[in-house]
Amino acid sequence: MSTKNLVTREPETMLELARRTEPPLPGSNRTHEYLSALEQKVLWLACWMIHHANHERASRDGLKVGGHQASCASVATLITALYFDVLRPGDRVAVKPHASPMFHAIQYLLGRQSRDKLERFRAFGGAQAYPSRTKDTDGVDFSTGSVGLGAAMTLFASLTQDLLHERGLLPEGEPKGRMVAIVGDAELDEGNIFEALLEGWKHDVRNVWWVIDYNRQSLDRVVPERLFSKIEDFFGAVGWQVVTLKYGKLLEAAFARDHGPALRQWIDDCPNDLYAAITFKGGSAWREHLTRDLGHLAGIRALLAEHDDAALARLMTNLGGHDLELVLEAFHSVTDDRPHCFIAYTIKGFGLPFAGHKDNHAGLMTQDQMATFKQAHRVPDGKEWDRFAGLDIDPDELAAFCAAVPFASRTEAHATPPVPVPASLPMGRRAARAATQEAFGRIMGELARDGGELATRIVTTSPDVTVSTNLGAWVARRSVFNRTEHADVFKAQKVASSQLWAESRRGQHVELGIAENNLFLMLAALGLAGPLFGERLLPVGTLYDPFIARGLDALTYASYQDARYLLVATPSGITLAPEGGAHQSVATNLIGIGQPGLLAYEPAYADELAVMMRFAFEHLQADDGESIYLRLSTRPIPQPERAMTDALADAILAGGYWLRQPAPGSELALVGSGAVLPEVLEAADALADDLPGLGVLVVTSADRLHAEWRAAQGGRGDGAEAGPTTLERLLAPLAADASLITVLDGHPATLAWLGSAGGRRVYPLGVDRFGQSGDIPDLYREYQIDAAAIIDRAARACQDRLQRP
Ligand SMILES: Cc1ncc(C[n+]2csc(CCOP(=O)(O)OP(=O)(O)O)c2C)c(N)n1
Ligand SMILES: [Mg+2]
Repeated sequence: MSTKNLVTREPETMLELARRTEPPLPGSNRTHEYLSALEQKVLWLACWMIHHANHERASRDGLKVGGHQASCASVATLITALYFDVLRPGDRVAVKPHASPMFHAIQYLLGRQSRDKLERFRAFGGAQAYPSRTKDTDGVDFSTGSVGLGAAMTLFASLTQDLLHERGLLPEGEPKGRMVAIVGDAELDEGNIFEALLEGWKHDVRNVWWVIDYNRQSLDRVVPERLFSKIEDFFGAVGWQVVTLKYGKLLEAAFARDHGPALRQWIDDCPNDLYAAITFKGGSAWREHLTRDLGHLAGIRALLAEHDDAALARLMTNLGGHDLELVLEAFHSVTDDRPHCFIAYTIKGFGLPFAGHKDNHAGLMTQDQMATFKQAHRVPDGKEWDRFAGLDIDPDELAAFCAAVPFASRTEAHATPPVPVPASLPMGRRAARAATQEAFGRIMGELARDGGELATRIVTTSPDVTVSTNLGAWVARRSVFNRTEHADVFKAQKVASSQLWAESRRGQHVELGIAENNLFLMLAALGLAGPLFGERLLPVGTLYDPFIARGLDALTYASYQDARYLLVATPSGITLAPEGGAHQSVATNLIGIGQPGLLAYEPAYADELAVMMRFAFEHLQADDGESIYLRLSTRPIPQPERAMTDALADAILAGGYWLRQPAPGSELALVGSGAVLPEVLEAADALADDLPGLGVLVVTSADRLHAEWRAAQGGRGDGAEAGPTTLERLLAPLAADASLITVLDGHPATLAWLGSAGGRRVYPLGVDRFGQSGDIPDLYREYQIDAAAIIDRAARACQDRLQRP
């Protein structure tokens, strides 16, 4: 249901609600006054920004623009306290997605955001709907949007900071930054939160603050009260300090009066939905309920008599998360680096006409409501974007205050210069037969042994598949990261093991439990070490290819914020034969093509992999680079005897090369990718008599070929000069109407589009059903990627050609 304009209420009541600034409490200094004023202004600007986007800007497409005024309002006090007082320059923040306008308003007040961007909130080129590292220009530390990920990301960023610190890469003597998340309470329904908390506990995570905007509302509803006590317990169980800000100082003062404890009990017992509904209804509803339930108590009768409806509403909604002084006290009383969870009770839509209404998530103030709101905030017409209009404090004073807040002196971190990458990577012993996964392990082992500066910047990580993805040799030399040193107990006990597993403060491998979300968040944090902490790391993550899907949203999240990492996914496909369908990936190649910011390669041979890995370490660091995804296999296959030339390396990186050059004008060609090359070559041999000069094209990156082809089309559409693409050049020797048989152990659509590049017919072979246990011959036959299937398609292609007009 669209909740746009769903609620109206009496303007007078609204005015009372909107006028929230309490007179400065005795003993409070000017800071409190400034912060109160700024809190109001931030809320005004955020609500106006959303209103402007929806009501003042002309719509060309009839779409509702949206924005979340209620979600902004509940976090006003917390976010003001943080940015204008508590945060230090080295702190990094993930702001809950729906408070994006609050973040942008704050940056505007701090002089880090332009008015133009605010006026174009949610419009092309304007401030983004949800804070975005890459699209916003006002210093977003962590993108948010997919709930749960931003919070968890801060935890992995803190681990990254620890890792840099232990390795002496951060300036001595400077305090570590706090990784702060401003979190919506419903975000804690996401399982990835708890996966992250467990991982954080294992790693003794420090310097993380999660500030939970506990408005007890999600998108659809008011959430039940019992849930959060469990969540609170969980934080405690994993070593977090939980600070609950339930009641503000007004309410605490009321509780201290005669029969005050009965009032506290009444609110404590009040179901969340009832509290929210009465909040929405306002002062008279509070009076009615309290009179009915507690009117027999003289102290309560006196309290009701002393408060008019507006004052009563203010009192009864005086929750901890809206009490600036309390919030500041709570933040400033943290003196250690333990992870802290602040559970701040708030009201969704606080100070807005739909405060507490269960449908307020997407609620927008109407024109009339905005007019009243504007009046309450004393913003003159035409001064809506003014930084300090309508406040009781001299604008110059406020500007000076803003300029002096600690956070304002922050400068963005810039990564140190690129880490040099050698011209080739050491491959170790060459074998006549090799699997790409095994080759990966060998290259990493060689890097660990003598990888120079490059190796010192590599950090590997894996969700409990370090050994089975062949990172063992790397870990044996570079050890597992742990702030507490730990020898390999099996070694100390002289128990034979091929895996050496020492844990060290300078370790270069982060061992994670089996949670792929955590892997991708760890990669995201390591991959942002440069922009976040000013020191570059080159993260390498390994996992089984099918389980990319398990962490796919976190992978997307990592790429969305342009974190750079090398993802090595292995084993892949039905080639994993006996392991069966649960472990056999089918659609990951399509993820490789479809995922922005991630360049996918699938090597067939070990020497291709070495070229790709070398390139990856360079490309991760390039300004216009991307992350790299390598899809590997455990199948040992005969290796071509060849020297790696520059031309071959270039072709491998560009997306493909002819393993067997086609005769000019060939009417058919075989195209293969990855572990199926032996079948392709077997079929080519079998067809050689009938089709002399039959070419075999190895596609090393369908993703790269596709991207280049698409880009070239765009370029040509713009009238720009563009030469033939790699794919067009590769296919040029073939007849214009040649047929292509494409084969891979993955989804056939990966290569099925190849014909479009030059109007050639494609016969795509690949896997589009779930796999099962078997051996490679059985499975390749069953799924039609064996030599016989290739030969069959070749014969069909030849027949089809004969029948063409
Ligand atoms: C992974 C994911 N699923 C669903 C959504 C859609 N969604 C946006 S906000 C929201 C509820 C948020 O509630 P809460 O975190 O409590 O935020 P607040 O109450 O402060 O708005 C949902 C389900 C989303 N953004 N991300
Ligand atoms: Mg909520």
